Amino acid sequence: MTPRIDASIDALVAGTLAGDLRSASRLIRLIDDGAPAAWQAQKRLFSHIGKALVIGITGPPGAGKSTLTDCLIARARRDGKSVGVLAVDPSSPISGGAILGDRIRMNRFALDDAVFIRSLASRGHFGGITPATRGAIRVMDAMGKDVILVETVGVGQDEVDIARLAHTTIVVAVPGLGDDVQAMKAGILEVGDLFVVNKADRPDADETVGYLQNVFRRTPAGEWRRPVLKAQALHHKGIDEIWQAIAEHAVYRHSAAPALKARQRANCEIELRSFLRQGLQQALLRKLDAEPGILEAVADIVAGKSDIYAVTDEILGKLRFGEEREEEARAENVVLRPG
Ligand SMILES: Nc1nc2c(ncn2[C@@H]2O[C@H](COP(=O)(O)OP(=O)(O)OP(=O)(O)O)[C@@H](O)[C@H]2O)c(=O)[nH]1
Ligand SMILES: [Mg+2]
Repeated sequence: MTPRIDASIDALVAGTLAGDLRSASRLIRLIDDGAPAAWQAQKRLFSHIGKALVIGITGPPGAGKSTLTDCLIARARRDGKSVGVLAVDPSSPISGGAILGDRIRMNRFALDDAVFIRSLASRGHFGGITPATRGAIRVMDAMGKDVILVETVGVGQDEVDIARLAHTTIVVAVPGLGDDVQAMKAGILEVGDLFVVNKADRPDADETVGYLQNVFRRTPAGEWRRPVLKAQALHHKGIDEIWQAIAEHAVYRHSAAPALKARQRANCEIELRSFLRQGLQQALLRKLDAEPGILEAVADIVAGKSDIYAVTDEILGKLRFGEEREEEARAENVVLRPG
């Protein structure tokens, strides 16, 4: 690494630790781009994190996640807490329409230095919402934000990922026992630590609350019984109750140490493996890109002098990869051999 890049990483790290918005924004963008400098910066930040409370907010499109997030920012500010907000959009790029709408909605905090709002496209360089999102959460943590709110639409794998990142995951539902709540049964019910039936100004809210409460009725003693709360985020109603439930969940988390440790270990293993896979992939691809014999090999194959399978094995062999492939083939042979 050149001294110049090194110095600018130092500046990014120092700026982020000092809570500087521009440094933090730049770093989050570098992380999202998968820049090598971002890795170095994160490495230096790692010993400074772990103080923030991370709250995930997920649920179907249009359920009121952003409106609720806005209310929770205000609630946290009332307690004098600084807040980081990450809006993770699973589909659109960074300047996507939905996120812009969210930004405008949260505009009332634009002049509040203690509130830092960023959006991330979830499909970054490495796919999946986790690596860049976790990186951005850590940046906000390193900035000294007390509370970090992460909003993501609950579709597919995303809500599972967000539950892995957050200390407390809020699932936002809306009244009506239609397909939404039925579909929620599949994955989202397990990931939620607390459920909010938003838009309770609409009919059927109590019915939906009852339905969800029934799902959690048989929670064994000593385990966390997921609260189901009504809210009207648009009218700032029910927010104190949600804030209170978040505090109660924090108490539970601290008491449920063994279960928590197991969850931590599982999450850590997933992240470590994904980092290692990523690093290995990059290292091997760099090796392959630097492989000099490829054009020659192509000429030989086209001229009929060698076959593409042999050449592939030969090049992979040079990259110290061939043996495993042969092993694999041998194993397959055993299976395929007749009789
Ligand atoms: N009636 C009613 N409408 C609400 C309430 N909370 C939010 N809304 C409205 O619901 C619509 C969607 O709200 P958002 O906060 O953007 O929902 P979201 O879940 O963030 O939406 P996506 O990010 O697009 O998935 C907006 O028009 C809100 O004004 C509520 O308590 N009652
Ligand atoms: Mg939203």
